[in-house]
Amino acid sequence: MRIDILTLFPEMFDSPLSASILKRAQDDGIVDIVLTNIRDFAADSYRKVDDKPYGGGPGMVMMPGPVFDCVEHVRELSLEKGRVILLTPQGRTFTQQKAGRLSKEKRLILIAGRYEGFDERIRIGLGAEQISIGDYVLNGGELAAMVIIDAVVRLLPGALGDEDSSKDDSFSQGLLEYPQYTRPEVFRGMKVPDILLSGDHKKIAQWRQQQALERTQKIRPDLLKDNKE
Ligand code: 6GU
Repeated sequence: MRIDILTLFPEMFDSPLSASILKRAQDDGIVDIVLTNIRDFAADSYRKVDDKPYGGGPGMVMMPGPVFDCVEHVRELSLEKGRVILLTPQGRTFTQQKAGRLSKEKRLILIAGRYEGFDERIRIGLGAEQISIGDYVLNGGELAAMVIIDAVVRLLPGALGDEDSSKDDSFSQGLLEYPQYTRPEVFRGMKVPDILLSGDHKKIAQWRQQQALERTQKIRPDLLKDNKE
């Protein structure tokens, strides 16, 4: 997979992309992540990429010109056209299901907005989908882009080592994950449940399924309702 990130702050991505699974996935050629600075496509010598909203109101809006030019530039870097995604609180909320779908794409072009948002013609003209990562406001789409990249890349074949697995992750079966324990057997008076030491794999699987269900009922009952996309 190739992921292009279009942003005014490429330096924000340096450390998340250079550690752990995201680093290894790039080193192993599982994903190619390319950063491009939208400001490099500003038309004037002040490198202006935002302007006041027509109709008045606070803040600044991302201008269409630099974003279009930036997308057209990155499109020329690879034959795969790619799916354009705008990161904005106006988008549909990102979910594990969405991560799974995006992980099947050959190329993603993620555009992180700053200021009050994007000129609407960016969404219309690029046929872009809008994604939000939750009901709160961030200073820009950069952290949201990182969240999406992290969630998508770990689903790519080979991204997780043999000992890791994404199939038991919370949400992947529509439930929160069951409780996990490791050594020591007793910690500050708290004991590991006997069942996990029993060696009875069938009973352990049943216990985990039951725990996952109880947890989900208690903490995230919304996940059990039939309200998925
Ligand atoms: Cl994608 N962008 C911004 N600025 N805030 C957000 C978001 C995105 N998702 C949730 N909050």
